[in-house]
Amino acid sequence: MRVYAAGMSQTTISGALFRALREHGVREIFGIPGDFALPLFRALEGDDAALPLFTLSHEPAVGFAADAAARVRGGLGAAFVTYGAGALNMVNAVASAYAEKSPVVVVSGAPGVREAQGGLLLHHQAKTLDSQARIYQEITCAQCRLDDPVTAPSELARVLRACRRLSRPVYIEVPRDRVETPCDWAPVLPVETVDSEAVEACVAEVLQRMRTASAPIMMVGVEVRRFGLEAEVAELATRLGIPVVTSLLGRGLLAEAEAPLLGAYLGAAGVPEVSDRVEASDALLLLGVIVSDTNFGVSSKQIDLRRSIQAIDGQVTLGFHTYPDLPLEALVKGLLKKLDQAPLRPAISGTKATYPHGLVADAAPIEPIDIAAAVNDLMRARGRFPLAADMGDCMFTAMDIENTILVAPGYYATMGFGVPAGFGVQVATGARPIVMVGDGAFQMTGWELGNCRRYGWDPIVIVFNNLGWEMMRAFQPGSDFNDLGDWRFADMAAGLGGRGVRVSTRQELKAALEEAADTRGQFQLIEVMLAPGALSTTLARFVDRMRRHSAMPA
Ligand code: S1T
Ligand code: MG
Repeated sequence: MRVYAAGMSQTTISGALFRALREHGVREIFGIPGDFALPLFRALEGDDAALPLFTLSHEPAVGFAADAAARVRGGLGAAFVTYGAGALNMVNAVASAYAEKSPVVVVSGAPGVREAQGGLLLHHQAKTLDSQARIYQEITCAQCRLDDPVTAPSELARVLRACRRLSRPVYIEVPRDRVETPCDWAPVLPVETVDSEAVEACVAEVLQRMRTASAPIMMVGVEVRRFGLEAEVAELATRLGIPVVTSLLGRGLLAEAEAPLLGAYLGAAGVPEVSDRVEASDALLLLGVIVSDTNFGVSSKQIDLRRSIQAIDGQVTLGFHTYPDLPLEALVKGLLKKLDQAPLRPAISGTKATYPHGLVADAAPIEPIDIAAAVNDLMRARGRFPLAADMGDCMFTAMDIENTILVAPGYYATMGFGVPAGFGVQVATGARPIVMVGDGAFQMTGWELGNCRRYGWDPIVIVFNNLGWEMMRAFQPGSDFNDLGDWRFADMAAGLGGRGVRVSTRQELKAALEEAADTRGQFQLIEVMLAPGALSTTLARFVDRMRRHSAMPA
């Protein structure tokens, strides 16, 4: 127990911060300390009801792990770093979270208020002492500096509410000499109420469109999970009696729900039956979908967005007009209420997507689709695993895996996400994840696996080793600069505290995966040597399409 001498104050700035994080749904912290953040980390360790702290090796991984934890939990993630070298090292991960609407609270230590006034240049300072805060303004939706105990509680409340409401990262800077400054607890502010008449009007209009359309279809995207609406959306599809697809970034949504799910929409890169249904629809209901080139698989032109209904970013747009201040949740709940007594159409059934199964365990070389089949077989036999995928052909291969919880940088497309995201998934869900990662991406953050031993994490990590940046080679054939050579990743596993095995045939793959699943308590690294030039079906279609549509070399 701490005793606070200063008259009225109930806690300290750091105490208010930690409790506010908990009250806003943060359940753990990923971080790396530094001298500007030491007082903050010490206070965290000494806090009575401390959030667990997981330290990693390099700040990009801290950002990715916090992002993944936020994604799978549907709550806030937290990343604690030091000023300058720490926070600036995490910019790419936070930019990715911003783009993909993952609510990560970035907490950075900072020079003390007194030393900042000293006139000397301080270490870790880039241009000015504000440079870092200004850089973070660009990739977060709200910011504050907790330098004043009088305003700190309200500033915390404002910033954390924005994080929840907008589902984007926020930035909190804590000067190191203010960590123990007495202050009051921060309130939890209510999220604003919506205009019920606007909701009613919007619901009526959406239903009218759905009623008169001949081929309505629903596409669900990231916001559905970010705002915890999966069950509601599945029920809505049933009551509307329309089929559902996910976006690429929304892949993994509705994994646990009963919904007429056709698969993921990837435009020209996707399964033609799914693409045709979406592109031919005369009433496409986009719920929480970020409309982008990757989401829409190089063929956004194919869809006439004027005929769609888009609910995202707190507003609903139908054709040429928009209902502002109408969050997704209000629309979904409004629609459900209206359809409570009388569903619009009978529920659809029997439209489930099909995925490769029954890997032939022979001596043939391994192609990406074999990995999908092997994982599907494993999940049929032993139940689902949550997946974390990196950028690269592993992510496209994930599209051939049974619908299960998936975190992947499907829109911003940064490499390095997979391994640390697996940690976030394991911490947040308690379930053992399968991580799928290319050799190039593994070179970026694979080393983080060395942290598993301390925390008892035991992901199954499948490295897609094609000895290069294969996606780049597919786009730019004949390029030597995409060769990476043979790193023999499996040999490194033991030193990092895990178990590694290298496989080159389908029978070895099957055996390795089963053994990995049987062995708990240590990370299991399966280095899959891919047949030269082999691509997943999705990436092959994607490359083909890109070639035909752009100036890409053939
Ligand atoms: N740097 C970072 C941080 N993210 C990126 N997405 C890129 C560079 C560009 C890039 C890709 S895909 C790719 C690069 C370099 C190659 C990935 O190599 P690997 O992990 O081995 O996977 P695979 O061999 O399956 O391609 C994206 C498209 O922009
Ligand atoms: Mg590769």
